[in-house]
Amino acid sequence: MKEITLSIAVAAIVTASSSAFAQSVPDFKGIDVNADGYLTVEEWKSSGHSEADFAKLDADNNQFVSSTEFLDATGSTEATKDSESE
Ligand SMILES: [Ca+2]
Ligand SMILES: [Ca+2]
Repeated sequence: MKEITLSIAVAAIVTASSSAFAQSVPDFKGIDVNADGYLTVEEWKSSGHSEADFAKLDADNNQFVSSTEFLDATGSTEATKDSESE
């Protein structure tokens, strides 16, 4: 009984904290094939993601996604919700 309840609770937490990104995005270094610390749109698309998603990640629109931008956009900070305007 207790384990079942726990499983449901965990599932609920996982569902609640998963964004569209978090489910499918590999880790930053996995995408950054030339290991310069930035993702280019080519690297991003090579990893199977869309250019539209790259634009979302590139918060300052400099055509590179830094690890900070990546982490921000992939929702790794739990305190950050969808309250920020686009
Ligand atoms: Ca790179
Ligand atoms: Ca950027």
